Amino acid sequence: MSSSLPSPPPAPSSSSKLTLHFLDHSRAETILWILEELQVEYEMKVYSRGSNYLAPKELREIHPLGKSPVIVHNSLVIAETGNIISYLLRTFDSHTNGVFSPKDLSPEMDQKNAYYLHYAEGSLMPILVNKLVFSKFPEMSPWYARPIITGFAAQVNKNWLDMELKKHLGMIDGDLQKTGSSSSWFCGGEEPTQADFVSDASPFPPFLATFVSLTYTPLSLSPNSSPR
Ligand SMILES: N[C@@H](CCC(=O)N[C@@H](CS)C(=O)NCC(=O)O)C(=O)O
Repeated sequence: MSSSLPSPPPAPSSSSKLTLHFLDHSRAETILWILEELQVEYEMKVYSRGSNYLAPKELREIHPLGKSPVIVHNSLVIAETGNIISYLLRTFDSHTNGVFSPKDLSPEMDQKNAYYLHYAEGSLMPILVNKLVFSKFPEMSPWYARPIITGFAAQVNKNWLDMELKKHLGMIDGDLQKTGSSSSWFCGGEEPTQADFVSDASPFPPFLATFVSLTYTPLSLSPNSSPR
């Protein structure tokens, strides 16, 4: 019987072509992070937002909604941040020995990992988008209505959105604390899982601050996988 170690899984094929359509200041930053972690070769096409903060119409040639992130892997068009994250993990995590998709999670951690993938866009993001929209109300309103609209937007923010957000951040902080001091990730391991990748899409600064304080070192940022 041979005592040699099993050979590592093959690296993602160089013939497989992956393109990340990257809009500035967008959730596409999260996809960049996971692509680097997975050491996948990719190309990046960068788009700039217009003065209205919307994506340029060229993105609609990739996907009917014209949003970012969207990736094209070979000829497959894959949209929605959570969907892209789970696709990339399913397709490429074996190359990094599955460290970002641990199979030995307790039922509680496994559920937390699944929950946050859906929660980020389904529950947290609507609050953040509402905050953004209401913050734009005053500057978008005609001058004669501005004082009333400004007051209304402030009330919605204070009495609804900020109270909701406080509840959400309490839950997130509680979940991160439950993993104890040995890990800064949602599922308590040494590497991030999909719950962490998708949560980095959150633009809310206090939440991001949690990540900034991490002492985490990416697995590898190999020159071969740098964006071209
Ligand atoms: N639910 C989608 C949201 C995609 C989305 O709204 N992306 C924003 C950037 S983070 C965008 O493309 N905005 C420009 C626009 O709507 O024109 C996802 O998770 O990917």
